[in-house]
Amino acid sequence: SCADPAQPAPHLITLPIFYVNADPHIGHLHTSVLGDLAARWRRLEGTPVLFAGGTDEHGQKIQEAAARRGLTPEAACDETSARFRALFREYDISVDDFIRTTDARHREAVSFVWRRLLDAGLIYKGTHSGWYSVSDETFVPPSKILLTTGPAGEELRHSAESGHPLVWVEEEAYLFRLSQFRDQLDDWLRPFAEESAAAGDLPVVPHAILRDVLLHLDNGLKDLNVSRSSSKVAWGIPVPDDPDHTIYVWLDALTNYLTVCGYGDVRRAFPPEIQLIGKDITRFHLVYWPAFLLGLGLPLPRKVVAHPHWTVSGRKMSKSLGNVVDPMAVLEGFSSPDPLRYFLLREGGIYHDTDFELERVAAKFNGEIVNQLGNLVQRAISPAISPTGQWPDVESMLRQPADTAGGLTDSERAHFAKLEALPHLVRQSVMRLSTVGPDMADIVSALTTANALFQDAQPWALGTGEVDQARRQVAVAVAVETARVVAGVLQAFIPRSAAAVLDRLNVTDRSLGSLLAGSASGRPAPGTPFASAPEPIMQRLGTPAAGKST
Ligand code: ME8
Repeated sequence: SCADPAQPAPHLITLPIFYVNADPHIGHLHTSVLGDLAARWRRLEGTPVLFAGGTDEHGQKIQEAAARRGLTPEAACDETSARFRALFREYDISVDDFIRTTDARHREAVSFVWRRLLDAGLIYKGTHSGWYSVSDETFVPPSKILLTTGPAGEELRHSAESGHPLVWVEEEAYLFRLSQFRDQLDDWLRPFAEESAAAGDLPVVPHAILRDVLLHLDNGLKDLNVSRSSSKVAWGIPVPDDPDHTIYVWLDALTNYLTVCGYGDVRRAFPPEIQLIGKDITRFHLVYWPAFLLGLGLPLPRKVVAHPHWTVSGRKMSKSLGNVVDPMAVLEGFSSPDPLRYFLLREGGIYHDTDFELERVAAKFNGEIVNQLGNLVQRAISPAISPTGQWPDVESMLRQPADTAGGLTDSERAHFAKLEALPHLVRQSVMRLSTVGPDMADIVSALTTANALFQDAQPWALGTGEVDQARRQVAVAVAVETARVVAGVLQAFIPRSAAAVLDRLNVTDRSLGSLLAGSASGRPAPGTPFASAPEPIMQRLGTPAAGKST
């Protein structure tokens, strides 16, 4: 199935694989939508991609969650993994490969990785003890432990980073020689530490996360525990030839990025072009994962993008606080994935956590997309404004001298020039990925200007004389050309709404290559009819009550 030498290697874009101990929430969707944006953009440009995501199903946390529900781990995993698959389907998350760590191919990949590391002398047996966070599936060093006193005077220990409770673990275990890799990791990241390093080259974004990792490296690295005793953690992949031990769930989980490439011969798509993660799992992806890769003699990821979290009323979303926002309930209210996709991309934080407010989802989508894009097209192609119902001759309008009666105004000319640049601006932003939300202001600004120009031109008030007719055509041209370019780039953000606009404008060439090549390429020929349909292009959204239907 792997390498066809005639085909260019696909660009690998990965999502974190999600734990199946709880249902999906908008945080999971946020990462997924960012990855989907990157994947869709590249596909629309004609670049082959392998976009992978899925579920992380082994380990103590999943084992205990299943037991609490009175289910076997297999049954619990099947059920919850299916919910993540449904999330991807309903929200148009276009993964090419949905990987489950319980897949046979993945178990093989992990065993293969283990043997390779063992053969290289990078795994050894010892004993390990320490305070373990089951929720985070990690040992917590003494410096990161929060010590408090419980109601009965007992000592309580929590992870200072995540707040999760800790349990004492002392067992025979295998260790990975992580300490050996400190300098190599430092050599990889240090050159980018300067604020002045070109943003496009950074292997880790944002910069603040990169500096955190370097600080962590400054403190030195201890060898990493990579197995748990099977008597405590049976739900996992056994250590090859030593079934008393279960492979540590993070070594198991991180290997998923190799499984999706066909682990034996990863030349197909490796290394990843973009790996998306939340800020909570940076150490695993920027220290452990690259160290494993170095140990395996494989190249390091080109870019890891870490994003901050969504909070609710200032607090982290969590099952125990009961403040989790369910994207499936939100979908029922809006009957389209696009409003939430749009909101998460537009408002998601870059440097700081952002509070999620459901009312703002509809307000944002109505204000920026339904009113400014949907309605503009609706008005411009209506029989009252566009009696012929056809694409105007934008090209010849642009060629007319500036002072021609009925021709383009200076502001209209300036707007067309901006439209020409827009796909390039959006492209840069999507490649960077870390500042997408604020950068989307360029898209909104094009819409705002087009609406203002349409309003100024007052095409509905123009008469039937030659000059007035020409002016009316110009007003239509500004509106439909703006909508074509904006919907063209928005295909990667809100695919359904963008397609609805392009359908109505009868745009058949939807590749971003054409949009990037210049304004004229991809534009329907003058005289191409607009499509008519009884229903409006987009409906104004009501605000769903607490994620329930309106
Ligand atoms: O950590 N806001 O899985 P997980 C934004 N299985 N994003 C959030 C979020 C929030 N409030 N909460 C979670 C795991 N996320 C491991 C990963 S990868 C080899 C293994 C997102 O189910 C964010 O991307 O706890 C975060 O990194 C991920 O969900 C954690 O999902």
